[in-house]
Amino acid sequence: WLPTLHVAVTGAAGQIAYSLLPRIANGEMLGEDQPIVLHLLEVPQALSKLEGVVMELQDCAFPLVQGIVATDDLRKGFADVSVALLVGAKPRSQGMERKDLLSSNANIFAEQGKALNEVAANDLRVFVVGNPANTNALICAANAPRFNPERFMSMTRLDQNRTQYMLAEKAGCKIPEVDRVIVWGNHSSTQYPDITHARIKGESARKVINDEKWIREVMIPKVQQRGAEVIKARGASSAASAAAAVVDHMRDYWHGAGDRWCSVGIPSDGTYGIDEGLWYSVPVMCPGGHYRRILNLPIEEFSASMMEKSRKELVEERDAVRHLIPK
Ligand code: NAX
Repeated sequence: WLPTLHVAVTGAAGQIAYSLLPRIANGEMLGEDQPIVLHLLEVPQALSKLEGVVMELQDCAFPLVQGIVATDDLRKGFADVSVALLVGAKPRSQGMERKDLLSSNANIFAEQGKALNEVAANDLRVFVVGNPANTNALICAANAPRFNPERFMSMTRLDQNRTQYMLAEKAGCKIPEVDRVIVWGNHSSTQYPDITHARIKGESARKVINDEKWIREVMIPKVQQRGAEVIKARGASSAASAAAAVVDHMRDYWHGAGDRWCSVGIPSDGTYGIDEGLWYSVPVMCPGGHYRRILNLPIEEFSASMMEKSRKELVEERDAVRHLIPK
């Protein structure tokens, strides 16, 4: 067996974590030969609920789990962690302005960044799920200067998976026969699910689908609004699918994804006209333990206008929380 890794999950008593934790614990994410210590973080009000989650994890008798730390103390929770999955966030309450939501979450992620900076392991990787995920990742990285910002990622894999499913359904093919789907921008309704470069059984997906109207008027808005559609139907936001997307992304990132493209929010390097340092979702390749941006893709006018909308939104988000970005 490999040396034990410490893995932190925040929001550990929440609904995504409830689907996610057993999958991490049984080795689906980091490998079936990777022993782990789980570090579960929650707010004080949720600690008793978290106790129940811990009991259930114990009762699963997962062979890989070497220990469980359950706490509301960031420095204890993040001590020695190599992987931090930041799932917990403050939800929008009634009457709350978007700006207030941004700033209360930015405070949380600034504090988490500082704590990670002090106590996490040198090989730390951070994956932010809690919304607004892209800007939370930016704030967290800015407050953790010990680590290369490239180690902080935000999740758009769920949006990629949603797009991939819709394409496979439309084309009547198997999910793995669809590849090179891209999600650009923010994990919000301004995201741009782009199938310009996608392939179905190795052929241009656009040619196979041969229905631009469906792509622009059905597929794109449906992916953008899928989260809201799930809430309407289920009375709660996506949880099992979000957990599946975390496992998919981290497994690909950790072990490598071969020649498959993955979309993930990462600090922009200024390419594709995106301001440097904005956490913007782009396509990457994962060779194992890091990622490589896919550069020089031709961008059509329609795509450029969609990407620009999301860029503008992310600039606004960043400007709203600028006070929490250390100089
Ligand atoms: P829940 O409300 O079920 O759980 C969130 C948990 O986080 C709660 O138990 C809460 O006590 C805890 N929490 C809040 N602040 C915390 C803090 N400072 N430290 C530790 N724990 C804290 O929400 P859930 O459905 O699990 O969703 C979690 C987050 O994921 C939300 O922000 C949600 O918007 C976001 N999502 C992001 C997605 C993405 O693709 N990036 C998709 C799914 C999901 O909507």
